[in-house]
Amino acid sequence: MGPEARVAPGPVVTAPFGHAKATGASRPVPMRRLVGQERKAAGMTLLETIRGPRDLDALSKEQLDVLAGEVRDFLVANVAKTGGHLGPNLGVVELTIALHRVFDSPRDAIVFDTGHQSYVHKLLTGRQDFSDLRMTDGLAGYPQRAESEHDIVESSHASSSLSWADGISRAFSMTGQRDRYVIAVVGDGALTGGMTWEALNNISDDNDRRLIIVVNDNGRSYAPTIGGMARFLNGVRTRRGYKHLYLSSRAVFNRLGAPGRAMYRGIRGGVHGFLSRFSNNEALYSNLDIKYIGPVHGHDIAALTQALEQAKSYDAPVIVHAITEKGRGYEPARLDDADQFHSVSPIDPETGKPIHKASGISWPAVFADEIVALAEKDPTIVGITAAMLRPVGLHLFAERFPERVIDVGIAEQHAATSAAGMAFGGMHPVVALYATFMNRAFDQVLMDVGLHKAGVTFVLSSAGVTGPDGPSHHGIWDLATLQVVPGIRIAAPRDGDRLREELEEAVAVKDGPTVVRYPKGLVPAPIEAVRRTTDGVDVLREDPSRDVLIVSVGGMATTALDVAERLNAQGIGCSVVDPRWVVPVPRSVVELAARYRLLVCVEDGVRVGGVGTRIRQDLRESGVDTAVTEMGLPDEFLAHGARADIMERTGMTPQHIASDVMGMVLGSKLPYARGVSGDTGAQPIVVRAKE
Ligand SMILES: Cc1ncc(C[n+]2csc(CCOP(=O)(O)OP(=O)(O)O)c2C)c(N)n1
Repeated sequence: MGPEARVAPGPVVTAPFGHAKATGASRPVPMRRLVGQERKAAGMTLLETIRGPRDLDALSKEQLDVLAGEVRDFLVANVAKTGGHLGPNLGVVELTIALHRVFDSPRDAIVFDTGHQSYVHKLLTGRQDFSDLRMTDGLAGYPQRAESEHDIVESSHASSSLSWADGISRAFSMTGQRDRYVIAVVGDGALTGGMTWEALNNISDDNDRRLIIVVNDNGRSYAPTIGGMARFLNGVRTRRGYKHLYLSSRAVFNRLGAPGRAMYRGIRGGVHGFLSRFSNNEALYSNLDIKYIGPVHGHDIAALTQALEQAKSYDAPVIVHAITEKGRGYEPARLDDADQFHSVSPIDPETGKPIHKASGISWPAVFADEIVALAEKDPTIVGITAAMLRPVGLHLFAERFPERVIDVGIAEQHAATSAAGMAFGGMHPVVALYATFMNRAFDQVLMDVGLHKAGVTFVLSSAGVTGPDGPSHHGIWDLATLQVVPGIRIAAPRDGDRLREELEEAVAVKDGPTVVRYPKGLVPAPIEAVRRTTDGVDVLREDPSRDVLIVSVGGMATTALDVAERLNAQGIGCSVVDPRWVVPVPRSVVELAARYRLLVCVEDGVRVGGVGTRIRQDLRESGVDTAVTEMGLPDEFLAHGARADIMERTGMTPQHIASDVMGMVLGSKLPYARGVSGDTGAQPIVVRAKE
């Protein structure tokens, strides 16, 4: 159902559909905004004349509608080339125009929740070159402070905007800047995250500030948003049901517990205001904790402007509930059932079809297949997703056993603790998340799953460097953070076959948390082992000269083997092992290490506290004095860009690693390979001449 069917009739603005004409993103934007005839004579679109938000002020209603159409054309033409978050941005064109008309950014702070829907904001704040969107040194796909003073929050982990807005507005009050507004733009999906509930509870406690929460309600996260909160919003959307909703909402939120009641207090104003509007009640919004305006047609700039102006006129927190449509104005997106083009790779703009066909099988596809096979055998296995059913590969499981896959919303913390509860009740939950979002649930994994020795398996996809989504989307912290959970076991498969195997081993563990983590992209061809030790470590390459032992973590196996070849070509004997289960460190890794002069751990996580560090500690504890070096990612926030560029920049290519290791072996670089002691079996390093 489109927004027209769901909100009160009003001037409906249907953006002109079209996407053939690129708007010349790379053309220099003129210094002064050209108007009327001048612009037409210069052959420029309206959009090209917008250098900053204040250029919107002079535009008429008709011109704003034309601008909205141009923005859509621009988005489709440009994002089709680079890939990116097309659907969400098509859905906020009018909303963003209205926001920048009514508020005075950057004086007023506009915080985009998650930030994937900030492309229109970028276009209106002087950034109209999208040719290198999400590429190395190009325009970021999320707000970025270094790019613009209009960008405030970069984190891109959902549901934080209300807390940011709460903090900023408090600070504005405390520093005598009470005339500045703070606006949080939050999706209905992000509203399922616990942080928003905590923030609402807190915001409603102090009503003396200029804080506006704009709910961008398109009814979807990737897939339709789930849960009581979503049903609640849906009820507000369907006007005819609002009276019943008003009466039942208290009960609904009471059922949701204390945060639900807090939320109810917040939303109650909304429903009350909504009712009042219909009953022409003069005592609008009296006795409310948080005021509410809506629902507003999210593609009607005039209606949105009116609602935002009204919100602005209160000196207190207000919710503006805008009904929008994801993928608005672009049929291939609108009609895409899976996620309405939430995020696309480069597409043909005419058809919406991907330009590049995948030339292999992705990691989540292997998982998707294997988890169904395991679930067929073991009826206790249940899948849990935090609003990312398809991206994490639980969709086939959900199709096969709909009642055994649970979408908890964007609620990783809840997912982990709920899983602990399910394990207590006799199930074996498999919680599938992107590695970066696991960060959210650390305490729950530690205290609820770990402490209670709950048999829960976390399957982390997009581990390691991911690339275009930037700093907050790299999955590089899981190995360092999760390994401190007592009793946890972490597997890192190197290929599809190992993913199947390690997943099966993981769900067989019933007395504590297990983690299976793998990278983004396609699985490599199977990498067979020369042999497997009795404790399950795969030896991938065994050199008779025991100079260097590479411990390869998961998807880094191809790199590790390449490094070994390079070292070998330089006359350095190098063996490679894949522990498969990297935490705890298998005993045979320690035993093998004792026979080598230098151990190199190659991992796609931060090297601070990573697997290499863990191995180093275990070697020390066992009295093994083999020199160790950790080849992992630096403890930095890595900028967006192509994965290959990031690996190059961080020295994680075979060439860089091999040359570093050479330096260590030759003693020119720390750590030096240790000397040979009599009883270790290690051989003196003799750098042999290349044959
Ligand atoms: C903590 C966290 N978990 C998961 C995600 C992945 N994610 C990105 S956008 C999104 C859906 C957001 O839905 P909504 O807020 O309604 O915005 P829309 O895309 O519909 O405009 C999800 C699940 C995330 N960014 N952060």
